[in-house]
Amino acid sequence: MARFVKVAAAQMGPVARDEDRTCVVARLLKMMREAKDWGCDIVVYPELALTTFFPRWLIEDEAELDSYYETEMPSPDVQPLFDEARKLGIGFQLGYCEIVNEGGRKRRFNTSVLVDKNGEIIGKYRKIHMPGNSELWDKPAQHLEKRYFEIGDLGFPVFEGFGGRIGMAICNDRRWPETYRCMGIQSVEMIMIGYNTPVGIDYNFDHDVLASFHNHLVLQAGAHQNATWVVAVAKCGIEESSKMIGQSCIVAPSGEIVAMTSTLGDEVIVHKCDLDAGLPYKEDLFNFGLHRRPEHYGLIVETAGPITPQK
Ligand code: CDV
Repeated sequence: MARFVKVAAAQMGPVARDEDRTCVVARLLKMMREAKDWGCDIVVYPELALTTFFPRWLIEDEAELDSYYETEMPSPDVQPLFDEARKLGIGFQLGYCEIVNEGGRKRRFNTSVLVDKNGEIIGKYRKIHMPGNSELWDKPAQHLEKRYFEIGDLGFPVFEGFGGRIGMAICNDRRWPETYRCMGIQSVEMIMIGYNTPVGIDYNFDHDVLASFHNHLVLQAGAHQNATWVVAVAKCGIEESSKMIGQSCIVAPSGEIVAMTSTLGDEVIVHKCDLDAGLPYKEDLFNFGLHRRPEHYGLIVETAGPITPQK
């Protein structure tokens, strides 16, 4: 019998620097109710959904920087989302910034949580592939994620929930085949990915032109090569002068996009996903046990150093 999960991708338009959590959570609640009206089991929100994408600025005042992070989840501002999820009987996946005090040290992560229909957190992931720089760079715009976040320390776990095996990744993770494969070898059936992808942060206009293509290229390849659904959700539009791509989408294990947003604002798209749709691939073309041969790959684990341009 088919196992269906009706999923909503809740794309967000820009969040202004002075937009407070109450206002943002009201937007998230509106989309959660819309998803419920569509009969959805779960709604997926973007990376760093609660605030503007602050790594575009150098923030030296620690109190100001801390104001972008949650010290607990749910925090009082986000509690209404958990309450509404429980009331409506709908799950959600939320990206946010996390501060934890461990070993007398403040640790900062770019995090997402998976919440079930009872409003209980059943999974947590911390972003591993951190793009950008830790210091200011000589480019048209800054991207200081390496300054503001540690590399995630939870691996790529897969969680039992919504009748299947669910994994999470965050933004830049989606460009790395290892992300999907780490979950693929755990027989993941649906991967949820939030993103904030600005263009114009370096001098490569040719890369900007291809940004939306590259977004779908990696999502579709990751989904198909690991026989999993992928739900990819943007925060997009022009946020504090930064242009960010949209085209949030739901990708089937065949690699086909089955739903995609058509605006750069708050928009909900829905698809009824058959979690068994990956099975024919898992049993045949991508039967890892039968065909995958990692012991023959001569695996190089060291990362090569920077490439020196040829004279
Ligand atoms: N938030 C991100 O991780 N953004 C990166 C950009 C900076 C390239 C991305 O991979 O979309």
